Amino acid sequence: MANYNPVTPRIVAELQQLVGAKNVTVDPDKMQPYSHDEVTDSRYHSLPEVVVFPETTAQVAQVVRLANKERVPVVPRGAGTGLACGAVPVHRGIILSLEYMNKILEVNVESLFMVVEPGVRTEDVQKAAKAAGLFYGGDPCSGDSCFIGGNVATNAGGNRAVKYGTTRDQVYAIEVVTPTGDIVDLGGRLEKVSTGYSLEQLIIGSEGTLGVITKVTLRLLPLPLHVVDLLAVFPTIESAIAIVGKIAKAGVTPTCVEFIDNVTIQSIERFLNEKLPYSDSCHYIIIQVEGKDEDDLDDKSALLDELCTTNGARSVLVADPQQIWRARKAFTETVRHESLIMSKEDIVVPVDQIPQMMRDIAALSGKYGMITRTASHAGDGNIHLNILRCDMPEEEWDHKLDAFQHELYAIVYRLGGKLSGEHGIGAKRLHLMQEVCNPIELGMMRAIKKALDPNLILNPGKIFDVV
Ligand code: 2HG
Ligand code: ZN
Repeated sequence: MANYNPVTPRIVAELQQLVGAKNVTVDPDKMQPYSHDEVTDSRYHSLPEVVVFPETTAQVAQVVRLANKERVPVVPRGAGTGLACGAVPVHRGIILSLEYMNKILEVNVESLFMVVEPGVRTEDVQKAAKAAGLFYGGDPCSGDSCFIGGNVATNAGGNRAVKYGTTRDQVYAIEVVTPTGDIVDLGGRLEKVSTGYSLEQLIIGSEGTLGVITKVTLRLLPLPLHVVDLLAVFPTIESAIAIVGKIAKAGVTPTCVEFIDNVTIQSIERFLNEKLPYSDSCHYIIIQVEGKDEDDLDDKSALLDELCTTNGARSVLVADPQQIWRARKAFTETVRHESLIMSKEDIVVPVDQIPQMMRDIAALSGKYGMITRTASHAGDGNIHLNILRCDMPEEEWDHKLDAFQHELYAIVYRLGGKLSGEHGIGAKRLHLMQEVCNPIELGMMRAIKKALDPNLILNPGKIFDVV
């Protein structure tokens, strides 16, 4: 672990010179929101020593260069909607907030791409694409609040990954400030490339530990005009989950296949104060599918209806898209409403292992007497298991959670899965990462980190410790 220097008044004055006095704050009240992300347990919060708000790539580079020279940690931050403490300044130092770099620089209709600064809200990327008659494939559930830069830094997944992949699949190129303060363009607007290491893909998903993303060129697609959301309701978790693999083989290439368990549905219903279909006892599978025209859409819907019905669905309905996605996207807030403290597991397993994983989760929850809620991007094997503390005493919670997680991840890895499907490791899962990740793989990651960030100033204390 590196030894870091404090942010002295002299360093603050230099930062003010670099980005302008109005774009620097050391006021504890103003810095408080930058001490945490969406993780509510205050044991994971940490106040920075200074927050800076650069407006240009050149300013970002100068701030990072200064931090590197002074051996001060610098933590890049988007909207702070993360769920793994990836943007929390665990070693204090400088928060580099990218919220003022929020311009859409180009929407190119002719060649289907968009160039954006990192602080553009993801929903605004989607809207700008749509306004131009095009489509942006990424769709994280926090799209109305998260930033595209954070999506790239964490390789955000979301609902449409089944068809469109995760954020890395939407990115042509990035402009990056390296941990030593150089500016580099990585990737390109190319459909194929075999020219050395794919460094843009290395930076994407590195959670701000290898570079600060200052510009992104995104791939756009033709706007799907014929889309339907189906809601298939099942009497048992087993039958609901079993359909996922069958849909994958049905030849309809769904955009989304989401699962929500019945207890969670009832809880969402209470939170939204809204009646949801078949909420008395059914588990939900939400399937979104696109068609080239209405006939194609009807054919696909009929096929999915038959598939679900013959495999135990109590009913298959054409869902009201507003209602069903409002319900799905209310998952995080609903759980927070039930229990301020919770552990968000972001398990990912091969799709064919989800039935087994769900059985194991049920068994473990019973064994430890834990209250759990699940929503899942089932179509890509990503299970959001929320374990709720409710009124359990802190010591008991820590103890039980630790034991639960150890058993859980032993199973996940045995099934060929990984620690996180889309939320990332951040500071929150670092200890688990060091336990479950293959030591040789971890060694390779550490070697890359040391090579690119020799003074370990960029977002330290994340993903793994560098020893
Ligand atoms: C979702 O898919 C988000 O709703 C958040 O990734 C999941 O709160 C969670 O665990
Ligand atoms: Zn998710």
